[in-house]
Amino acid sequence: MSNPLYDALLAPYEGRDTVFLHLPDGAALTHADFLAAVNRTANALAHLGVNPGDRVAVHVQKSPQALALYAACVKAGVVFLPLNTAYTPSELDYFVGDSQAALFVCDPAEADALRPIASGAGCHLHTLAGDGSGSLADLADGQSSDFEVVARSDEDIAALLYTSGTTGRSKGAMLTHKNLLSNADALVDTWRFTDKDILLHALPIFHSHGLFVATNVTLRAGGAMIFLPKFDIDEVLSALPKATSMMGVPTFYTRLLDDDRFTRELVAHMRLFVSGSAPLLAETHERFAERTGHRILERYGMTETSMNTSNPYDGERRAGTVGFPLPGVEVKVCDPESGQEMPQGAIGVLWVRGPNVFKGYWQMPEKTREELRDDGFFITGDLARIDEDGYVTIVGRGKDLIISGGYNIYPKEIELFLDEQHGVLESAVVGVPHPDFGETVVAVLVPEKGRTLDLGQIEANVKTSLAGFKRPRLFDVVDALPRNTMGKVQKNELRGKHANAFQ
Ligand code: MCA
Ligand code: AMP
Repeated sequence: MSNPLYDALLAPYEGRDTVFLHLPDGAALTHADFLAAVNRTANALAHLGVNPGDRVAVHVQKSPQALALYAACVKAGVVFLPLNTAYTPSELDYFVGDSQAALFVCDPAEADALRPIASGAGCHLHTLAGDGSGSLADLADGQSSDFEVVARSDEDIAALLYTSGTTGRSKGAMLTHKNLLSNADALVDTWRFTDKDILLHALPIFHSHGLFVATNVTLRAGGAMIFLPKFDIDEVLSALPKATSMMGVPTFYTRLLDDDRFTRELVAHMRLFVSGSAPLLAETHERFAERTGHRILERYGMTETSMNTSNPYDGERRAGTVGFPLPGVEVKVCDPESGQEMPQGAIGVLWVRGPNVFKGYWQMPEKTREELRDDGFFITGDLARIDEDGYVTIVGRGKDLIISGGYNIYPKEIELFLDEQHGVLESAVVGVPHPDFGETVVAVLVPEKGRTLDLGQIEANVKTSLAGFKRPRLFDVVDALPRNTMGKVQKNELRGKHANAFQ
């Protein structure tokens, strides 16, 4: 009976007392203990009638038990659907309904608020808190710690990760066993992870970066993780001496550089720092090298593809670039209009093909056809250039997207929300440079003729409906949006106007 992800990432540890997770209280969780928790959780899923192929939507704090729930889904052949802890009930309603989840797991503190969503979608609701307690944990506690692995094929879906769409509607990217395993293999190989590695893990586990890149790579290599609930500068500084490697978004690295306690001596023993999810400024790369002697290894990926390119482990880690295609991954730069491959050195849209490329968007065949071609190439929407040495540089985005602290924000979603607010005629949302988050959100509002906007009320409405990281940090009320002769809003002009608002 085969289950590609289970066989590669978890089965090798059956009965092994090696440490998998170092926890903030000093405790350590062994692989064997983790696998016992995985089995009990898988039995709890079966007990609830969650069948192979069903979706389990998960909106919980980071914890070893939450990670065991992911692994239990893999073992039980169930599709894992992690959700950003910042999402509000109205955002969650869409994901649970659209995915037709069989089970929705949330924090006990939000169970009352979220019960109507589960009832509306006709699914079970169970709870799991950051300390590992909750009704799912209670159910799992009474279960056997043996569970027969459910057979899966390479093409079966292991996870459904929603990414916001440029039209405002989120799309569920279907990631198969082959997608995730091939990427873990490519990264272990490229970044030289081994069973000696102790990865400092301060990322959230509801996104590809913290879940698949960090966790799957560690499991594939046989290493351990220092598993912190979030990026807290004090916790990270005190954990670094015990780590061999760290993965983070650029905000992690700028925050470290802003702290005098982050010294060359503190990280002299470290093997590797990896950055991704958002552009790492060349200046940050250089400052980091000067302070520590380490060159951050920058890589590039997407939810739909996991990782595509990486700077080399041994060769030159070139600041401002995202390196070369990973083993088995092909990239090309194409003309945005014609789709023709462009000459070497030209800027165009980056296309990607390989075993890492997802199966398509959940129940959106047309969207899938628009972005995933019959020949297997996925159109990333990122603008890139490949230099004569083969290094890929992401020079911009063909898609209207803001990346704040590694979280993607689609202006369209916020504009649709703002347009509905009392007295708003129309709106435009843009990203502007921010020293901590890289970019942040600015909303430009046009009131209906003769009306004065109640910005306090609008801000309050944003707070109850949209996740906090999407909140505009600045509102600008204008008489009219700048438009070109075709009537298209000139977002560049708005970005220029507010470029220094946070600098
Ligand atoms: C939190 N806040 C933010 C962000 N995070 N605002 C803008 N952008 C953010 N990223 C807001 C909260 O809403 C809150 O606002 C206030 O900041 C404090 O919240 P807190 O949680 O304490 O913030 P923090 O701990 O400082 O978090 C910042 C962070 C975190 C550490 C940078 O956002 C983070 O861990 N980001 C990593 C994201 C990530 O893993 N991305 C991978 C995506 P208020 O005060 O108003 O309440 S996967 C991907 O992109 C692809 C596949 C790839 O290539 O990896
Ligand atoms: P997500 O939808 O969260 O998977 O975000 C994927 C997007 O993040 C990509 O399409 C890029 O725009 C951006 N991204 C990820 N890594 C990098 C990087 N190293 N440099 C620039 N952009 C990046």
